[in-house]
Amino acid sequence: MEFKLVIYEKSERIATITLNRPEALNAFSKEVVEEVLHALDDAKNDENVRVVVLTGAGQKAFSAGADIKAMIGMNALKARELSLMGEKLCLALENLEKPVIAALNGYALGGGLEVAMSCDLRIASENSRMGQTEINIGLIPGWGGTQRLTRLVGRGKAKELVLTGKIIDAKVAEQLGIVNMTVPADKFTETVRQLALELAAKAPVALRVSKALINKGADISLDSALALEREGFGVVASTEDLQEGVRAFSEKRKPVFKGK
Ligand code: DAK
Repeated sequence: MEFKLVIYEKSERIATITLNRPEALNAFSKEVVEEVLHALDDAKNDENVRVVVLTGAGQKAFSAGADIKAMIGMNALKARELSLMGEKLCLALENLEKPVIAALNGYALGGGLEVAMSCDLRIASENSRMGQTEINIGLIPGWGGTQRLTRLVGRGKAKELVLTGKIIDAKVAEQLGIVNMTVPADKFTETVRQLALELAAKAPVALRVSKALINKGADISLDSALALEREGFGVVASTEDLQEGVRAFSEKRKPVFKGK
């Protein structure tokens, strides 16, 4: 596939997907979603890729959400298609067997925030701003926002954000737990890179199993989740990477993990 609305780059074991529609604040059209899904599929299958970064082009936005202009005259079938498309994208990010960092370089609104919340970690530039703003155009979050936001911040704050549609600053988002860290704009790119490199150096199987356990465990009973963790522990304990980690520790050197 030729990428037109997304820039897809790979280096240092990091795959970077940049939403590239800055003139529309990187709003998600059907075509943008298709290209991101295609890039994610490549990142999934490339064993040299250890971590994925999702970000937006330009200085102003990560993404201002679903393409509002494409909603004019939307009928039930089109709405269903839009819903499926967003769900597919969010689940692809959430279920990717590699860590995904959302690098929020500006507005993350509506579907933009929902997509960011489907990633594993969120780093925000201090000039970025977030909100579930759908209510302002007579809509509700439809790509999992009512659920993923509630899981991140609790019911009270989720209701405040979804019902008012207000836009908050990155610092407030950090205090609420929506973003993991806020970074000055001039240090943003390098901080994202350093975090991605840090994750890329970890043991891939341990990363994959940790991510899956945290995702799945949140929605089931503690007993069942602990049983899953036990099984996951067994899988990770049987990897060559564990032996490498243990050896490296004794030899006082950095481990070199192979994902085996
Ligand atoms: N879609 C399309 N174009 C957008 C856009 C969007 N979401 N957001 C901004 N743009 C376009 C603007 O129209 C403008 O284009 P031109 O008019 O110049 O051609 C350009 O980007 C620059 O935007 P502004 O001129 O408005 O820039 P400002 O700095 O003045 O304002 C802003 C920035 C972010 C405050 C403002 O653009 C804004 O409020 N944008 C809308 C943000 C928003 O409400 N996003 C939520 C979208 S609703 C569904 C499931 C999910 C969804 C829908 C359905 N189903 C299950 C059916 C998801 C919905 C959403 O995400």
